[in-house]
Amino acid sequence: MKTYKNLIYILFLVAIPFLAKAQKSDKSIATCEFTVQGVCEMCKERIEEAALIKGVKMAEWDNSTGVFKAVYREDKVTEKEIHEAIAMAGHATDQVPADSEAYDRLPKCCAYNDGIDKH
Ligand SMILES: [Cu+2]
Repeated sequence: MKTYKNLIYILFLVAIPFLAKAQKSDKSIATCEFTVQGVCEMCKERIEEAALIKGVKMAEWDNSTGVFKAVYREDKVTEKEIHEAIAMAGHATDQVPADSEAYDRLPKCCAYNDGIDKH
């Protein structure tokens, strides 16, 4: 019986760092929301794929509203870096203008600056 109690005690001691670590990583999870320009489902795929850089856990863009949402690890990536990754794929965000070469490479149907309606 005594051995059993000791075992519980040891397991508890071993678990403490793990619990502390789990709590710490929970705290570093952040969400952000901003607008990204684009028009269609192809844009959606491109934007979400571009946003999934290291530290980004979830990225979602709504092509009817232009609202982009992400869940990311604050200790691994910043919101600004997510903006930049999307802009580098040719899509302007409300803080970072699109990389013009990447914009020029977009398919015609995705050229949101050239009067293309959302579709
Ligand atoms: Cu598109």
